[in-house]
Amino acid sequence: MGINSAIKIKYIKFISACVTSLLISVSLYGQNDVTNVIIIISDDLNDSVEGMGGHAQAQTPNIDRLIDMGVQFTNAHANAPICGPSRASLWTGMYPSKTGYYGHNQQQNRWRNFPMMTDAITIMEHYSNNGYKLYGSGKVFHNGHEDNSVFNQPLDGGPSSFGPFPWDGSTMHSWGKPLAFGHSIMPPNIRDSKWGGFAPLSEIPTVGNYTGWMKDWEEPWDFQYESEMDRELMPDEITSIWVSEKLNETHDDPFFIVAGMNRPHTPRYAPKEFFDMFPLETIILPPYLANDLNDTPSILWENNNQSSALTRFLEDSAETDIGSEMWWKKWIQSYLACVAFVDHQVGVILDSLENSQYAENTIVIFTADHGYHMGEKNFLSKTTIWEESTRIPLVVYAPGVSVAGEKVSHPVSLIDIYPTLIDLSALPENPNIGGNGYLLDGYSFRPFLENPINGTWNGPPVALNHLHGIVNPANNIPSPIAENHHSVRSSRYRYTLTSDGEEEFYDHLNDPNEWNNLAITDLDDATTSLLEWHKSEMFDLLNISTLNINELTKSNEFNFYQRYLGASNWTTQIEYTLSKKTQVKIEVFNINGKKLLSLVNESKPAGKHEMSFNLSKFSSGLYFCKMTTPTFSKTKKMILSY
Ligand SMILES: [Ca+2]
Ligand SMILES: [Ca+2]
Repeated sequence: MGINSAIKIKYIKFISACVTSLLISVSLYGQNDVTNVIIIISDDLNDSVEGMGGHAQAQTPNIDRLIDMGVQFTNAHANAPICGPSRASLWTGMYPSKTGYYGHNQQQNRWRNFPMMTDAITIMEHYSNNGYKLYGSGKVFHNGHEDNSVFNQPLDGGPSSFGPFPWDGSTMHSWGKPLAFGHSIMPPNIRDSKWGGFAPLSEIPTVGNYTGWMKDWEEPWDFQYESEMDRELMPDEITSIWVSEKLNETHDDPFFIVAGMNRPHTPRYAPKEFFDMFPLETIILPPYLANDLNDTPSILWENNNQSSALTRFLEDSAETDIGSEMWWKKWIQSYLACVAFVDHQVGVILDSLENSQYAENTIVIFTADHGYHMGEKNFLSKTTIWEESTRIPLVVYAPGVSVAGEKVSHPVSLIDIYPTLIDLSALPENPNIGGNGYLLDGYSFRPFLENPINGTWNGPPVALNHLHGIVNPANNIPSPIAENHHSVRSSRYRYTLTSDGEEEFYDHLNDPNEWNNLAITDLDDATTSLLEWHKSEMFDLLNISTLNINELTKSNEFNFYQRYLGASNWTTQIEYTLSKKTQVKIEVFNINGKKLLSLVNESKPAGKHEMSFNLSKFSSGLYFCKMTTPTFSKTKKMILSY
């Protein structure tokens, strides 16, 4: 008899002995017994999951099944909106702001090359060190940057591949794999992009004289497709079937399985049946506000070549037979199809689990590495610090611990998964003890599993998100906190501070699409205090007392003078010089950070400017004057003494 059968019998006996005190028995079972773990992680999956309020037409009945079994977190976030840094942070349990691995060109760096992560004990290794058998399949780390040595079993499940791809039948990379092409049915400019394609597998591509799909994970390279019923399996299908086989085996040791789904990451090719679930004529476009970016810090988008992806896509597809709006609908359809495809794989795994001997003692987590824009703010991508990029599905089924079918609205993030699993599996708390000594940054959200509505935890009241800034760090060199953008999401608000000192503040109760940036408006005292509270929570999590934005900009673009004209003259004068025409904002704050005056907020021509303003209504004391442009921010002290 395997260890798990023994646990099951023990559990049944225990329950029958304590029928009248079910709550106590449930909690004891969770604390005392060995549990297996399955983590299913999807790639680039936003909140388009049933019940999350993302795309209204999402169909995810199997994820919904898991929600019925466990607890759904409706305010869960990724810590970095791009694969490599997000997954490195998740598996090592350390924030990007601690390791310095944020993204940008760092996405190309091997995460193990960052000093803090070289010998960090990953969650897989921690389980392995404590007697668990590890299994992994599909995309677990960032493709090509895996550290598969963390598995004590070869990754013999599904490949970590985004294929199948279109191919010309012959061209190979120097490293021995076929070269992927774009799909021939796409609009002209997208046709050449191997990542830009989306279509059902039944749309067999033609490149040059070659017609057929290519799989880039094993020879022969041709991906056989005769019909929906007669074709090879895609990587995610191989993974879900492989996990099912693992669940059908008898294990002598507890197991830890990661099932990494490659979809809905691009290119979005999937079996036709999933496209057919979403007829084009029924597709609803996402909420969209033209010029939504106008009130946002320009540093968040002006250097991001994805920031006009929607407008470029619509232009590129305008001349096609069906027109641009229908192409946008096809884009949405492909995303929903790939989400449904991933959901189907979740169903395959859940079916096997329910029919296995491990149904009662296996923790199941479903999540994603970050979200994705579907056209909002003109992005058709990830790598932003807004809700569409940071928000992720997170469902946790912990037998004997989680309350079935409940929702948690308290903010949590991927950083909390490692400490939560340590808590649920009763593993030693600090995996890096005896090693590099670094503490994990997250907190166990077990209290929310046990009490979704009124649970309280030791973690923060906000979830911390990062976005890489515009400075390209050298290879494998940690990027400093001040050169990146940071954001916190509370139950109701999102506060963001950019590397050049610009701010955003969104009220999700009244503005769920983050259309109206309150930080650039005149705030009442209560809202100002709220903004400042979010900022201080952010600084706590960044582990800094103050972020010296003013030291960041070594620009000679400005000369900023200020004169006090004496006790008899209550006029203050500011002079500044602009090297080019730009937007300028000048504001006055008191020592508590409350904004008292907004002096200028308009585009100014190049050249020298001076302005005077009267502070007679303010009492003597210390004030601050802040000047901001899209690329510059500086704050000066002003002492008023009358
Ligand atoms: Ca991803
Ligand atoms: Ca806006």
